[in-house]
Amino acid sequence: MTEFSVEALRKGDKLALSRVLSRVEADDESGRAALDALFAFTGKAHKIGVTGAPGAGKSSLVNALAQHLRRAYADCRVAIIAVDPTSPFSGGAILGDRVRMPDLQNDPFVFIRSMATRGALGGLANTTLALSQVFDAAGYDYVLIETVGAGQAEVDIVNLAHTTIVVDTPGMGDDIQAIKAGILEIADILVVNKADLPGADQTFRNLVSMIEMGYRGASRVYSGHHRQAETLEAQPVEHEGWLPPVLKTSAINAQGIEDLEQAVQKHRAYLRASGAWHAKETGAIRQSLNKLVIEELSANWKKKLPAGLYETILQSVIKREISPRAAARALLAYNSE
Ligand SMILES: Nc1nc2c(ncn2[C@@H]2O[C@H](COP(=O)(O)OP(=O)(O)OP(=O)(O)O)[C@@H](O)[C@H]2O)c(=O)[nH]1
Ligand SMILES: [Mg+2]
Repeated sequence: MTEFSVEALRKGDKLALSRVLSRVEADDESGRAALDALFAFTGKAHKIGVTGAPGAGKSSLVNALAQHLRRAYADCRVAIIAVDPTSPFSGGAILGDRVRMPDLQNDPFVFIRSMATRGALGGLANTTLALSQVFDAAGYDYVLIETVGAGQAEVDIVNLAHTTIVVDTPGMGDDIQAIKAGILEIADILVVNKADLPGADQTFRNLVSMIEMGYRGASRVYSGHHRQAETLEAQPVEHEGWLPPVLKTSAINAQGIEDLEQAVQKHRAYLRASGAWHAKETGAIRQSLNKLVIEELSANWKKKLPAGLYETILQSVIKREISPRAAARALLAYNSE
């Protein structure tokens, strides 16, 4: 088969897991073969996104949540993916994560993976998805994904999670910024971390009222919306029936973590009961299937295209001799031969 052993991976061999993760991140032949072979074993892990502003305490919270899960459920396996956005804010975040997670590093049922690059898979979200699939197949029950909530790439990552935890902190204007970034809309659970600092109650109250307002607005928008089964577009998952709870935590003091874990489990139960879990899964698979079909088509087409033709036609469009649509038709004509 491939140069790695599915059995070793599924038995919890960390070295085997580590090797597969590297191959998959590099998106080389063996990485692709591994993903193909492992796919049948995926679909069980609970993917939990943790996002928020730089320094909000995401790593600390992920650390505390992972420790809590390990204590609460003796047999559970927890994977952590720390996505470094390579932003100037969080330089050194990866080293920081290592330093702050010593207990987890020695736990045989915990695996921490930092992603320092955008990867070969065409974007952080694709790489994150592929790595979570490996963890899922390797029997990890929870995949915690830490990402800075700063841009589209991060929103894409969050979309692949079943449960999204948005981390806010006390301080004037933070909540306003959260709205601006559209980050409240993606939250399944809101956390005011650093609740040991002054102003936590104020931030908490602001978030509660904003969530309530937003939720009523969202219900109005979503009501009467029907899905079309045959569309190729990814389907939005409706939030109807779930009011995101707002919780206070102090990650460095391990306070509020049990309530957070309970909220995560509640959200999972809600996803299962409402069919949203299945809908998310279907949407994700539909999206990746579409992407692969388009990639394959485009690669085949490029192979058949005579050298230089693309540039020639492009120049004709630039000179307004033909329209972009006519140009596309002319280029695609080479696909049928
Ligand atoms: N007072 C207080 N400080 C905290 C708490 N949680 C985290 N911190 C501190 O906040 C700083 C940032 O924590 P991190 O966990 O690295 O935050 P982060 O969101 O992962 O940061 P980046 O990954 O760099 O965006 C550290 O100095 C933590 O010790 C908390 O609950 N209370
Ligand atoms: Mg961090």
